[in-house]
Amino acid sequence: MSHRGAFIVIEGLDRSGKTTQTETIQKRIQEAGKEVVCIKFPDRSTSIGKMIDSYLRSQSNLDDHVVHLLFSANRWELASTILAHLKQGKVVLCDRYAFSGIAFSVAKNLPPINLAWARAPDASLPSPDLTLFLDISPEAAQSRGGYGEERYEKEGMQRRSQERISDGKGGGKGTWIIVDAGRDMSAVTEEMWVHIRPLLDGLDTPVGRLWD
Ligand code: NYM
Repeated sequence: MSHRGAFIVIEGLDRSGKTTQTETIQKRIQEAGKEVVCIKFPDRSTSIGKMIDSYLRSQSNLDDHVVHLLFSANRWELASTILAHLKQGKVVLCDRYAFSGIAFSVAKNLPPINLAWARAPDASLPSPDLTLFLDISPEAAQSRGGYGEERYEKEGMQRRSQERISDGKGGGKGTWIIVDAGRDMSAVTEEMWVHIRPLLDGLDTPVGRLWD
């Protein structure tokens, strides 16, 4: 039976080093002779992504429930693409996924969004085989040059989302690894690589579904 590729998600707060690590890991996977496709959520290039982008940049206002559903719909837009790449044996490396979706929505102050409600729209999406959560304190993240100008890039919101980001991890059969992202970049890369390398030859199990 031919092996499918592995679906690997990198999660973390803003400024946790996610995007830089995703780029470094992408190069390493290529150097190992494997095909890798990088995906980032939100994908701001689609029509739904453009609505999300405008909201995040405070150019439009949306009800918290609506924007939550848009983030999820943005993942659904790419679900079949992710499955197709995996079927072709490629590694799919994804910068943020449903765990960010839940964490940031549930972390909003008022009115509180119910966790079960927040998880529901992502149910049945492809489930990552491995999620690496880059763990960094909101203070350490902020000291890396401060947060940007977008919505949610405030210390309180980051702290509350940090507390909620593992709310989705109980779902799916994939592995959830917490990596201390407060260390220097290369130490973080090395630890991530230890978990990624065994997956590069592919898997012969079917792709799981959130939140089975
Ligand atoms: N975000 C991201 C959500 O609120 N829900 C989601 O489902 C996802 C994927 O978007 N502050 C938030 C987290 C970030 C913001 O992400 C923009 P990025 O990685 O900075 O483009």
